[in-house]
Parts: sequence; C-alpha cells; structure tokens
Amino acid sequence: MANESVISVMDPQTELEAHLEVKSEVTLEAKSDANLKVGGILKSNSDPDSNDPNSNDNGYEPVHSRSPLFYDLFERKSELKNQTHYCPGCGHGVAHKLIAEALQDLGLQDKTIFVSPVGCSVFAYYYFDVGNVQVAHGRAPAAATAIKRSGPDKIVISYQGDGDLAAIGTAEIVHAANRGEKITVFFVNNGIYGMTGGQMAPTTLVGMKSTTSPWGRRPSNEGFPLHMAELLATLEARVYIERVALSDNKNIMKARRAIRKALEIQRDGAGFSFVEILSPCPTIWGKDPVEAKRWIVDKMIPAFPLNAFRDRRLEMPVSGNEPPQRSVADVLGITPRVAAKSVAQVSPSKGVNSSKPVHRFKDVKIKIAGFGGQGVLLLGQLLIEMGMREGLEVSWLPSYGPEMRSGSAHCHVCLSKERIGSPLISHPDVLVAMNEFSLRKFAHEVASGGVILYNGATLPADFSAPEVQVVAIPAAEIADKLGSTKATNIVMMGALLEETECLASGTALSVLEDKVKKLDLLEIDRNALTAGRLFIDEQARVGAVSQPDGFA
Ligand SMILES: Cc1ncc(C[n+]2csc(CCOP(=O)(O)OP(=O)(O)O)c2C)c(N)n1
Ligand code: SF4
Repeated sequence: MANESVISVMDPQTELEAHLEVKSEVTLEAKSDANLKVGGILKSNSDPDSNDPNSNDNGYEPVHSRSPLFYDLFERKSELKNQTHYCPGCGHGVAHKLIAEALQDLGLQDKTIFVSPVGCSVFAYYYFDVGNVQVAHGRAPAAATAIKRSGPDKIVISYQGDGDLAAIGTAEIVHAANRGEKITVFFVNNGIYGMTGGQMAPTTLVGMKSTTSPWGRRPSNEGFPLHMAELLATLEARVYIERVALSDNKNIMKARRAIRKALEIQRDGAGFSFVEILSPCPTIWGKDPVEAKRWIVDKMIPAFPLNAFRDRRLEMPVSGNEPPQRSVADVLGITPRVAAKSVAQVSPSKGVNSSKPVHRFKDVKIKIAGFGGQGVLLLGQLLIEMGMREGLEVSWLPSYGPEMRSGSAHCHVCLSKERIGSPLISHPDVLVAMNEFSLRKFAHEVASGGVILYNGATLPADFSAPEVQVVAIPAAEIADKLGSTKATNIVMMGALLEETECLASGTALSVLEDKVKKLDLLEIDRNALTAGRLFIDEQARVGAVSQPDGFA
C-alpha cells in the first residue's frame, strides 16, 4: 500500500514542527510501532541536496532512535528475538515510547516504579529499565497506591488496558482517583480485550462486533460504552484528567504533551493524574495499521471526545486530627528496648542465658517444609517472632496448598541485621525438612556449606547432599515420648537453634510462654525445645560442651 499523505512531527531537539510526505506509510508505521526502534523523528538540519538515500525530497532525515530508558534488547522467545511482543501497528508500543521519553527528559528513570497490568501490556517490564511490578488483573491502582504511600518520593505509574481498568478493575481506579492518590495512570483504551482474543470491553463502541457481542454491541443488552475520563472527572480529588488519541502525528504529539504533564504533576506532588489514550489494536479490529488509525479518527474520537476534562490543582483540606505517626515496631510493642527486656526477663533459673543475644551473622535464610498439620508455618512464625524480639529484621513467606491437612506446605524465613530486600528465598542456608518428600524436593536448593535438618531417625539410603551438612533427628519419636507428636516442630526448633546459633533459646522460651496458652502443651514444648538442643549436642555432635550463652 503506497499511500501518499502528509504527517507532521515535532522534533524534540528543536521543538519545531516539520512536515514530511510519506510514500510508504505502512512500512514506516509498522516498524515504528512494532520495533520501537524507529522514532519517526525528523532532523531538519540535513543537506537537501545530499544524495543520502535516507534523505527525502524536503531534506528531512528520519532519525532512528530509541530512548535509553528502554532495555537494549527485548529478549523473550527465540522467534521474537529483539522485537517487542506487540503486533505491528499496536498503540502500546507508541504509548511506551512516549512514556519512556518523558521519563528520560524529566530525569525520573531512577525513581520510577512501573506497575504493569494483565492484558497485552503484561510484559511492559521487558522494556522499561525502571522499577517494575506486575500485578493481578485490575489491581494496578491499588498496588500503585501501596507503592506510592510507602515511597512518596517515587514516581509510580499504573499502566492499564480498558479490560483491566474499566471492567475487572473498576473499583480500584475509582477509589484511587477518589482518594486523590499521587500516582499517574495511563489508560490504554482500544475498545476491546486484546490479549484474550477480542471479547467486548466496557469501552466497546455501540454496534462494534466482538467475540462476545457477535451481532454488535447493543445498549439494550450490554449497556453503553463506559467513559472513564468523564466518570473520574466527576470526583473531587482528581487533579488532571485528559483523553488523547494515537490516531495521527498531531494527536500523538498532544498525547506526548499530556503524558509529560501527568508525570510532572506527580513529580510535583500535586495529586492524581490520568491520561486516557485511544489506541489502535489492528489485529483484533481486523484492520491494517493505517486503517486502524483512521478508524480511531472516524469512529472512536466521536464516541470518546478528546478533551482535558480536569486540569486544576486541589488544596486538600487539612483535617487537624491527624493520627499520631508511630513506627510499626512501636505499635507492635517490639521496640528494641522492649526486645532486650523480654530476653533479659527470662529467668536464669530456667537454665537460660539472661544477657542480650549476640548475632554472629549478617542474615540467615531458612526454609521449613513438610506436610500441612506438622506445624511448618507455625515454626516459621515462632522464629520471626523471636527474631523481632531480638531486634532483627524478619520476614515470613508461607506457601501451601488448599488442603488444611496433609497437603504440602513450606515457608521462607529471613532473619537479618539489615533491611530485607525480598522474602523469597532461592538458596536457603538452612532447610528444615519435616518429611522425606520435602528433603528430596528442596535439598538441592540449599546453599553450599548450608545445613539440612531432617525429621527422621536416619536418612534415606539413596540420599546424598555432598555440599551441605545433613543432620537426621528423630524429632517425631522424641516428641511422642515427651507426650505429643504435635511438639515435633519444637524439637526441630531446638535442634535448629543449637545447630545454627541464630537465635537465643531464652528468646524461644519467652515466645513459647506467650504463644502457647495450654499449660500442659507448654510444658511439653519446653521439654521438646531442650530435647532438640540436647540431641544436637549429645548425639549429632557428641562431645560438644555447653557454653555460658546456652550454645554449644
Ligand atoms: C482474574 C482474571 N480474569 C480474567 C483474566 C483473563 N484476561 C487476561 S487479559 C484480559 C483482558 C485484557 O484486556 P485489556 O485490559 O483491554 O488489555 P489489552 O489486551 O487490550 O491491551 C482478560 C479478561 C485474567 N488473566 N485474570
Ligand atoms: S492484540 Fe491488539 S492490543 Fe494486543 S498487541 Fe496486538 S494490536 Fe496490540
């Protein structure tokens, strides 16, 4: 298709508008959208008489550029090597480019966190070299709220399609806007569910066919298209709401300005900003990229008028009854002062050291695995409670199936002197394997030089883990003899504390005393803790001598 048409573009270097006759628009558009590598930006300073094949008759030279904010390569699948995953002519690529350039120009790359949705743009994190989070369908404004509130100096972007934002995520966007969250939302409205093959979206036009409205959308049956920009503009707390379109270069330049403005508003801490972007989806619309853009002009813009619906900063009323700002540790009563006290309070008569615990590690990563009902998750919770009382940073990440009993379960426990980056542990220092299944499943993950504590009298004959120390502890039998198999996890806890010296057994006792309400079970647990420690001292490590701090 060799359409002759005039496009006008803005040279970002000179801010001058230039005009160019394009003879093979399809090629230019397809490359531009699919590869994100052809900017379609024109230089006005080339020599009009030059024989450069890239120069056109007007002396303008296309400049192939990619924002340095994008990763160099979009490596995903071998067949998509170095291409984006978007279809040719898709508006997502253009929207990405405008956002990347704005972030770059405003110098915001290092403080940006991009929240990707579910939809065709689910993989936005393949492209943007910024902080990235991908969230469940429709939940991006809620996640963005949490991220922004915990890092108010960050630039948080919620990027969403119309299925994501206006269907499953209607509540999240309305409430985020109503709260005036200081986030920026880019709402890519292509009137359809792209990723799942063309179901009707809330924004599907009246009469438009989709797989779920095969005779065309009928207001009498499916309702009218939802106008999100207008709807949000009725709320009090919003600051900036504009609808733009990726239909032609003039409108793309307007979209570019709106995207910048929305980010500037967030940068200045002014409040909630929202840009709805009418965007082509040639594949699902069954059109080529050029027809798709024209269709935006002919059909979408009349139904979704382009407008700045709201552009006014809001002074939030000061309530005068702000809640006191207390730290989490203070609220939970686990400030270091309290922690030190609670350890020191444990009576020496119980054979426990009363001095402040010394941690000889930077961090310890522990994975505890077994069947549901073996106290796997509880053991992790007890350890983090102990860690908190000893003034450590802690995290606990459970993973379990739907079964209440007997399904497999595991949890990740981090104890650290420094803030914890991620609660997920790939290579634990210690694996507590409560059964053979967990031993076999997770042993290979343990870091070289680490420890496996196995709940069993002996190791399976064919099991070996040459790079780690493996200790078999008949914990279930020991707990049985003490009066309750339920205390198996506490035997393992005693063994863990004795073997790794990560936490003081005095803290363990104080935690058990606070948590176990039944006195008879508490007594068994106390004995189980001691039995686990003694097993390591007397049987697993014969000859170890107890030190004054309670460790061997
Ligand atoms: C909870 C949940 N429900 C449904 C889906 C299926 N699903 C995936 S993407 C999508 C619609 C995406 O459409 P849109 O937000 O318009 O984005 P586009 O693909 O057009 O960019 C749906 C319904 C899902 N992944 N998760
Ligand atoms: S299906 Fe539509 S929205 Fe999805 S990548 Fe293709 S053109 Fe873009």
